[in-house]
Amino acid sequence: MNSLNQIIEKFPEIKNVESVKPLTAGLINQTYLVTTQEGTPNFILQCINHNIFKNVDLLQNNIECVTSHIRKKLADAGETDLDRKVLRFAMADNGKTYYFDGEKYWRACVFVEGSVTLDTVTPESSYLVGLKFGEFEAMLSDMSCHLEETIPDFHNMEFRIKQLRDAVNANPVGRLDKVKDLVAEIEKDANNMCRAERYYREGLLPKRICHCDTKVSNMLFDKEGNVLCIIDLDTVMSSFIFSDYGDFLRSAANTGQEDDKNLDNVKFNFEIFKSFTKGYIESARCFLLPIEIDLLPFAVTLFPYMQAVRFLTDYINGDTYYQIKYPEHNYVRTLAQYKLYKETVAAIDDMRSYIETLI
Ligand code: GN1
Ligand code: MG
Repeated sequence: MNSLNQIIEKFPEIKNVESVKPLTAGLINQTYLVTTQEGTPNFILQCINHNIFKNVDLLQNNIECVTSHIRKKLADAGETDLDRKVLRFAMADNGKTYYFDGEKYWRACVFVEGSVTLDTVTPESSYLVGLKFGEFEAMLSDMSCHLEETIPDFHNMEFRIKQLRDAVNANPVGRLDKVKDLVAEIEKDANNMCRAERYYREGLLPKRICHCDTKVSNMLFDKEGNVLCIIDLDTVMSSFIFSDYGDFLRSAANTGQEDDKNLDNVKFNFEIFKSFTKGYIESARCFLLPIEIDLLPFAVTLFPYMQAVRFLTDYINGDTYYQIKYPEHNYVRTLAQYKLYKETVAAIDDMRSYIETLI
């Protein structure tokens, strides 16, 4: 018996296992598909990255609050296909939704049957995804249970700039020389990009419960292309509401790859921007404040900027956070995200004009 099978045995609900296969999705956790015999549900088994999620009990408690809140809302609305519309985690034999093997933390979630993930979006699917993320935020806007930050200051731009400055000052692996001009360029916009934190301190901008990792690959679709549910709830916490909006467009409206080596491929896809924005505003405008709507174009520029800062910080630190596929990977990622940032800044007036037509 291999150790993965021993882990699986800790989750009594997983029965008649036929195979366990690693999945490659995600840069953070290790994920496996556990296939069982016909008639018993399949599961997604995950080894939680304990380096990043320091408090797994808090993490799983947040997820429990969110999924049970959504489950109740869906059930009250008459939804019958609940296990395909909201994630459900299996109970381990310790009565918790995770198991600690003395070294690593594990959890298992019911596999949503008949679901597929998409890596790219079309204008049609991004409209649906916009609607769904807006609806997700709207459903959580009246949640009474308090969520702790699973990763403190996760989307706090002031904090991300500070991490970059700390890395620059420490220069632990001698990579600074290569990137110092880029650091100087990034620094020029730092004050402007930290606006939201100032508005928050001035009491102008609230924080609300957000997903904080919105990308099309974090959404399950059925084979006909309808949205089933939102996955990867590790970072659901309170943040600026436009986090979800901006971070989605960072990946979806990039005509290139997140780590594209050819920067000519990296452009801002305005059609995707339009259809996602249309869907998002339709379902989220019922609770969005005017300042939150005003800041949507800013959010589109903020997330590629923040991601460039995070990748660059990790590069300077010697690749301690993100999994990399080759030595310069974080540097290549930085350049691609910074290029996308520049493209979004150039589109800011057009974004504003389009949003005005929707309000
Ligand atoms: C990480 O969950 P995953 O691997 O898709 C990261 C996000 C980044 C993303 C960049 C917890 O997401 O914030 O935007 O990589 N998640 C965490 O690809 O740091
Ligand atoms: Mg994630």
